[in-house]
Amino acid sequence: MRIGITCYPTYGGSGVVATELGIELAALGHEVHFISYSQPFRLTGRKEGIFYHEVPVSSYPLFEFPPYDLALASRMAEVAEYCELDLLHVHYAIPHSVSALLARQMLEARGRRLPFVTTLHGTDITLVGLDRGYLPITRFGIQESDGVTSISHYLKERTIENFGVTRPIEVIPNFVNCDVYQPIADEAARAEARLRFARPDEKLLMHLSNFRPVKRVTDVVKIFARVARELPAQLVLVGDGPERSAAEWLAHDLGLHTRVHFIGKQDSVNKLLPLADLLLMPSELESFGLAALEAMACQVPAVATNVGGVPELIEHGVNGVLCEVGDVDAMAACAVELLGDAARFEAMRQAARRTAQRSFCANDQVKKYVEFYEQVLGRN
Ligand code: GMT
Repeated sequence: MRIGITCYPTYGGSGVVATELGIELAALGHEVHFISYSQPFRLTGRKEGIFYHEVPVSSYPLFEFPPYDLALASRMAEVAEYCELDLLHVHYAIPHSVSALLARQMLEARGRRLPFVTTLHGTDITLVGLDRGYLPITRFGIQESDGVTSISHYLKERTIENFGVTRPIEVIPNFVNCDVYQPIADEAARAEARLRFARPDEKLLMHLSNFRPVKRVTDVVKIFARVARELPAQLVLVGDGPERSAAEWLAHDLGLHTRVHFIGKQDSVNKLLPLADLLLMPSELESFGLAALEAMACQVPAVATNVGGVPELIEHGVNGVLCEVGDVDAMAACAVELLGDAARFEAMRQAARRTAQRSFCANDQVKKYVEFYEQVLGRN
């Protein structure tokens, strides 16, 4: 198949999922064309069967807001025609589904069929799409899609509830490549790499996000402060975004700046995650929680919040920890208890990886996408 993929190419889970999906599809022999305003950040290096088409957005004095969605629609139609795409797959409903709808109509007028699949990821449904200014067009884009998928059951239910969408929504959970995200087998090599952040006797806690308010990054620092009172530990925060400065200030204010490391955006998080003992994900809301899944594949359990689609991934006390939003005391207490119980911790580490392998393995989920494309194309 020849598949066009559109996503937000910057730091964010939906862009990560779209990129990883494209890489997996290309590995299966499909031709994948990314269409976006910049190259997705995880799409590094030239890969067989993967092409990138930039969307140029011209600005004119008349345009206070350059119409990216129109430029995108135009480019989608153009790429689809020149590269003979079978279908488009857009990630995040706004504005991508509406641009795809326009591209489909443009090609229809030229006698060409271009169905499109929309994958719903999170705030497109739970936040931005609910804004009165965007709600009617978001609902229209979803309803008019040739196929709709959602990354969790929670998000599917929210979409039906919030938008009254009547077309079927297929749940295809997020996935991880367990060969790329895996524990470091060589314990000596792991110990050596870990020295970059922590002494051998110290526990290493990690956080990975786009530092948006919904991630509650200051809670990460607060949890760590409580843990660090009980045992020797270091905290590494991977990523960047609007809340970084508040979190940095808090770490300084609490006198923790020598033990809290903000290392910014990183290309190969699969090399960092296995160095951690625990991942902290105290988000206000997660429709899935991809960072937790990536950590779990590396045998790193997450201390997370019991929100949105997270319970579809984490079973409290089995493969991770779930607490209420904002309850930093409980999250810290659970982390300390777990880190102090070697047998329980080891069982949880194993269970975390097992969950990633059994229920969220890239091979299985990507197969579901391919079957879904076939269905949309009317081939089965
Ligand atoms: O909603 C966001 O904050 C951004 C969005 C994204 O595009 O990065 O994240 C959502 O999609 C991820 C990938 O499917 C999920 O793992 C995240 O849980 C989800 N975020 C939220 O629901 C807040």
